[in-house]
Amino acid sequence: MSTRELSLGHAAPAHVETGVWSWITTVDHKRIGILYGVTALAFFLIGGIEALVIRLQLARPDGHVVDADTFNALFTMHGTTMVFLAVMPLNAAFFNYMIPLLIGARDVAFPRLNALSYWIFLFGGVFLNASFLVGAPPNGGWFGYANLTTRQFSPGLNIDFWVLSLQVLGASSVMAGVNFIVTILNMRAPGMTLMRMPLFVWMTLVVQFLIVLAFPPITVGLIFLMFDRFFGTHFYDVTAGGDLHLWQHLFWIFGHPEVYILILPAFGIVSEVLPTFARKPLFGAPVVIYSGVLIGFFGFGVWSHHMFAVGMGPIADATFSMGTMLIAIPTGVKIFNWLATLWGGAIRATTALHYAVGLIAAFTIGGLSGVMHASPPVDLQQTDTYFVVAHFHYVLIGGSLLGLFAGAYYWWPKITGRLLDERWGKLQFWVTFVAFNVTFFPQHYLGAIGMPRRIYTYPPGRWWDFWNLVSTVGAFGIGVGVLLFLVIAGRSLRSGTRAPADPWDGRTLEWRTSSPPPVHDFDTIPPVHGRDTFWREKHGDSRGHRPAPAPPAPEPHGIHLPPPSYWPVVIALGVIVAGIGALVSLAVVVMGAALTVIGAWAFALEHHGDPALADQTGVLGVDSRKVALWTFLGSECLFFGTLIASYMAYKGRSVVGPHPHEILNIPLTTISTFDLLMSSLLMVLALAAVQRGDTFQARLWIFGTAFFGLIFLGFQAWEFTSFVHEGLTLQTNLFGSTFFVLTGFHGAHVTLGVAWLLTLGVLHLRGRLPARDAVKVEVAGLYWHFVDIVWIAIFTLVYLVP
Ligand code: HAS
Ligand code: CU
Repeated sequence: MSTRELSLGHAAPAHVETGVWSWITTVDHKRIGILYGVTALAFFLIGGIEALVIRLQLARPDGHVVDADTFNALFTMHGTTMVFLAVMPLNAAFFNYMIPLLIGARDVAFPRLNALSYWIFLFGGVFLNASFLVGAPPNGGWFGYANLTTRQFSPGLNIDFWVLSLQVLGASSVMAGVNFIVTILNMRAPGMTLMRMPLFVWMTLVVQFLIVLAFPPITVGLIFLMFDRFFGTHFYDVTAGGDLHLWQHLFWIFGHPEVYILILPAFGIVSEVLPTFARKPLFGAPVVIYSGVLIGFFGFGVWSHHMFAVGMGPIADATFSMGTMLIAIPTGVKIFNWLATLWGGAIRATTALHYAVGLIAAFTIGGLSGVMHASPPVDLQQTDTYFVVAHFHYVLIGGSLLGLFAGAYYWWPKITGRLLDERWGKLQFWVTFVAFNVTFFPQHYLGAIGMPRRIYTYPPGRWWDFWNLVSTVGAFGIGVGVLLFLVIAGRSLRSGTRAPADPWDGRTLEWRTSSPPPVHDFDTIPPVHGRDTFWREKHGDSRGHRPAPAPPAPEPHGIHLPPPSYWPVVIALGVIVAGIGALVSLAVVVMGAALTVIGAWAFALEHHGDPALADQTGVLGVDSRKVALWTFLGSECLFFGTLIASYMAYKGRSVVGPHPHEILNIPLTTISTFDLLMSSLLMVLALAAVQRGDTFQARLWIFGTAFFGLIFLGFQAWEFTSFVHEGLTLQTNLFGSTFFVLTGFHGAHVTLGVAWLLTLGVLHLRGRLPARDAVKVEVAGLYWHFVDIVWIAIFTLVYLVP
């Protein structure tokens, strides 16, 4: 297959496929955005129904709607669903649809990878919910505290479903994260400097960095839990010397950045909506950008405010408390900038603006209660009560969800080409907003008078009855609000007024193309004159100067759009078959893994040799594949960093032998380390040879590198077997668990590197790796060097440090 080429001047290609197959194989960011949106909405409804059952059960004292076990499953699935299957993918829907349009690009950097992210997300979500069908829904809470979630205390498949699907969903998020970082950094239209990027693009960029860096720690935590459950390791086993804080740290190092992953897109949307409907530029836009970046930075340093009750000691408590309070500053900066944007503006009170202003009000309440439990003594009163439940619903519904609604009303005409009814929309806003406050405001009070969270029922006579009933009534009101939105949306799709390209007199590039946009987004890549570039083009800058109309940028090769592909679906299917296999039998795991590998191979080679893809240099002046690899390596650093840190933390805690000094063979490992270092040298030679087109040497060094990699793996296999003979396995003690998992995952990376090199070698043998494709070797080389450097760290810290 070669890339489809559109001739210039055609607003749309002659024929756009619309059948089901075209959606399954689509790689168009707009369609993938819609798929994310529709899927997330479906999960949102499921999560909402779970919430309503929870509220029904709690409406009266001594409730009998569900039993305690079901209640545990309901709040677990509600939380997990809302975070991972509703809010995150609803955000992703907007990233996908809007980011390329906002930066003046024709798609994301890697469209097929984008499709893969979606399908893995979909199957992961279905897999998680399939647990209901087999009667084993997860029931350990959305933060799944180990050791309560280990096999000993949670037998059955419930937690298995949770552990597996969270890893799958994490993989999807990280892939999308890398894709969007590269897209935003490298695919911007000429003239779209970083500081000219719309706020939604900026907040998306920060979120993707948070995703790429925060998911590895929880992935490691989940891997440990999976090994404990499936292979009898001791990561969360107190009797073997394990530390129960480990899971909490790994979870919350992810968990706190995650709350900003959930909120920052909403902040981005509000920062687009307010200026549009106040007809004023965003007040202090650079400050809003910097404060978003600061929130991202601080977000990584405050996780232990979720752990004040575990007894970390006064110094840790004080440090995390101050860090947490500091976060209120950049967040407050945003609130005041938004207010200043509205101040003196020519305000049009559209539904989208209602939602944006609603967010400012509701989120501020949620933020302030957050600052209250930033103080450890205060938190000890509030933790595990409904006060915390009130806090996080004010930030998540009052923040994320209201922001998403603002975005939905704002961008709906662009996406569907039809307007939403504004009068019904405002009614929908007021129903939702009032009902939300009725539901959650009383929960502050319930928490303050001592109602704990996660209790399935309560006795009468504690002053809890009335406000619980109020809260339940409010929850059904939110349900009505959501249904109303579905009705309004359905009516618009069927018979809504047609939307013009620019219905709101918009400020950013998406309004410069038709509603909905053509497949290729823009006929010519739009000129960028500054921040709010489209506004300047229409109305001139602050002094009324209008930029001279730029001549349309020449399109040297016509417009290339990647063709559809079914390999993303195949790979995602393979992943999920492997997941099912983990619950059923090893044979199924192998089948799933085989499907994934075949799919990945076909995927990698699908467009091989397409000249349009040989050069993917973007505005950074660097090939997108290189930017992607660097970003991915950032994520890998956190992954290995967490593994190594856990090894170090558990060092010397094993209650039985053998211990490291009795068993580690330093001379042998020095040789294998030397071998791996030499392989890096060969890799350098391989790249140079491919670049200068030296066929013989290129093959020699590519296969040579792979061979040295295999030798390293041979050493590792030998080492592992000799340890087993000396009585050290995964299950022996903490040292065995941490050692084998750390070095084993490194070995898996080497294996992947060898497979990658062999693929390149075979391509070269077939004469399909010319010098102009040298970047492929370069990217593989970067990965190879990285894996070697990680080994040096492991060798030093595990083998050499006594
Ligand atoms: Fe939070 C628990 C602290 C923001 C979500 N949070 C949660 C949980 C979730 C969540 C889901 O320190 C529960 C997890 C679980 O299942 O256990 N949170 C904060 C702080 C902020 C914050 C300080 N949270 C969020 C956002 C979320 C979110 C955003 C999702 C979208 N949160 C906590 C703490 C806990 C917690 C503890 C643990 C509680 C426990 O015991 O379990 C900040 O980012 C909020 C900043 C925003 C503002 C409002 C605007 C600022 C203005 C400036 C002036 C204000 C000042 C403060 C100077 C502060 C207007 C003055 C202070 C006064 C009190 C008046
Ligand atoms: Cu937090």
